[in-house]
Amino acid sequence: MSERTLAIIKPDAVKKNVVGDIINRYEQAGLKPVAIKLIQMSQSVAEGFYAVHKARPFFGSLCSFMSSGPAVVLVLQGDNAIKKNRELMGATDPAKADAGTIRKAHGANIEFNAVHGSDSPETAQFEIGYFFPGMEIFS
Ligand code: IDP
Ligand code: MG
Repeated sequence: MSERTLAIIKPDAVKKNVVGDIINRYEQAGLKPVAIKLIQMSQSVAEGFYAVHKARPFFGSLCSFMSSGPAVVLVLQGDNAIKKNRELMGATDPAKADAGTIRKAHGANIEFNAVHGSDSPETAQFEIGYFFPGMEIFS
């Protein structure tokens, strides 16, 4: 079933000049970008995006990282897009990520791990709406 997921190419990956490599991986896997933009989040925008993690010890550091430079936010569309993107990304900790995954290739550690992907249909709906009004999404 075709669905949509929210992906972010995080500031660490933008700095490393691997935006093109990561988007190529999405496209090769059948995940089509239907919305895309380069943005720099403020601390409060990052805090709103990651509100579900606000009690975690890494929350402040995570939000500083996510607002430290420009990031690419995308809506990806395709069959089983949410699960497929999580598979492409690999485990949260790049050291534990499978060979061939984005985080294995480009993540530095459990925090600076190159990419974000929605983890369920409910979070995808919230996350897509957080960054994109409907008129900026194409299909
Ligand atoms: P996910 O990105 O694989 O879904 P989450 O548990 O939702 O992982 O965590 C969100 C983000 O918070 C991670 O991608 C990573 O950047 C950061 N993070 C997760 N766990 C830790 C940690 O233990 N220390 C520091 N940062 C973390
Ligand atoms: Mg998550």
